[in-house]
Amino acid sequence: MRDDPRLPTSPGFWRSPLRGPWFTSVLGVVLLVGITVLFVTGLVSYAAYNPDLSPVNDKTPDKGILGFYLFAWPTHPHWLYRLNQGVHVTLGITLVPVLLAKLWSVVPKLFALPPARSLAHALERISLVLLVGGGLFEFVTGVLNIQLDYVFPGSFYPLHFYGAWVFIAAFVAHAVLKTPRALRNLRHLREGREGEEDGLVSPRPAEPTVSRRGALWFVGGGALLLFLTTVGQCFDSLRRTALLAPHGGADPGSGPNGFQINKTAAYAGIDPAEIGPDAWRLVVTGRTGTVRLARAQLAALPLHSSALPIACVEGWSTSDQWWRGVRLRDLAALVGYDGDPPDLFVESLQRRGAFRHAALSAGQVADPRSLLALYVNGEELSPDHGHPARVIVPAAPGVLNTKWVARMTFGDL
Ligand SMILES: Nc1nc2c(c(=O)[nH]1)N[C@H]1C(S)=C(S)[C@@H](COP(=O)(O)O)O[C@H]1N2
Ligand SMILES: [Mo]
Repeated sequence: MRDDPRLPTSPGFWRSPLRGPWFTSVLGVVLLVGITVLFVTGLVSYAAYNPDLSPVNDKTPDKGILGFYLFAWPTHPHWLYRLNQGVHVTLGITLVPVLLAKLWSVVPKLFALPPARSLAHALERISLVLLVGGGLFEFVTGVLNIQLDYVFPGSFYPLHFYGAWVFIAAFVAHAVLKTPRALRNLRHLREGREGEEDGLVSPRPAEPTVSRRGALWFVGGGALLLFLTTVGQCFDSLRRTALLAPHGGADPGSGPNGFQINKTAAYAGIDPAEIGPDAWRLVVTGRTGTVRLARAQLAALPLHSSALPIACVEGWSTSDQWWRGVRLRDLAALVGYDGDPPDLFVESLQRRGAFRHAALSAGQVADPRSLLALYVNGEELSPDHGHPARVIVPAAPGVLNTKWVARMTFGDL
């Protein structure tokens, strides 16, 4: 079976002259750097939700020691989450061709016989299954979550989070085993020598139709194309170039409220009557009891402005918008917290959906740029952006910027 070139278990079955240590090593080194950045930005993104503050912020409550690294998410610089998530998603999409080319370059090894020559070899191959499976799983779940949003009803976060840990364990093992050889191979190349043979070079190569460099340009060109058609989703002025960004969502139109909309009021089940001036009251609770405020009473409190972006976990973000509203810490003072404000639990009018409530840390509440916004870019908030009032906090993920706020409860969580 090993020698029948009609079967993929035979080395002779694989005929591309491109396969070899050099091609695999170049792609491997690119992925070593790129995937490390993806992993770190992914963990950081989870920390940005402040999952330990409240169960409502935590999409993977059974994380156990995998949350060892969590830290209190800062409010400076105000574009922190925008940068982190822009890098995570844009880089993840850009690396897709590199990942596919890397897997293609080593596919003969998947079929190589015997399955294991020794215990060490068996362990290495098991780690490869986790590596390839885990890598594909992370890329597929990430892309599907962005593009199709709700194919994972409520469960994208745990899949992507636990998948990342399985994958990274295999990745570290693989990198420790292979990086020295990959770097040696690249050095040999510069010295004009062939890399070390590792069962990748075809024993009966077909005529080349493209050089190895040409193939690398092809992969790099594909990555560049994905980058250029994705990165625009992080900038208002480039948004039209983001051909690969999710489409079919609400059209934000133009004007002061003309920026990206995550979920419309209609989608969230917000009845126009309940956000009207007669029906809507903000209920604020704290140490000294409960205060109920109509929109006009809120608007008569001292108002402040901050220029802050909306930055979604899905990678898109807006440029800074001018929000105007009441400081969260001023609302805390209304209910008995004059000095240092405590944590805050925010609830929306929305009745269903994972993002209808969120917890903010005391540090986020204390920041003078954190607002319960009533206006944006000089105009009333539109219903789709959270009218009558929404939370906006510097450096925080979009999910903490609750829209259609109905109730705010101050107190240590
Ligand atoms: N009530 C409520 N608030 C919400 C959401 C939601 O689904 N319901 N989505 C959040 C998410 S995930 C993001 S990214 C931002 C988007 O705000 P925008 O639609 O004004 O751009 O709103 C946040 N606030
Ligand atoms: Mo979001």
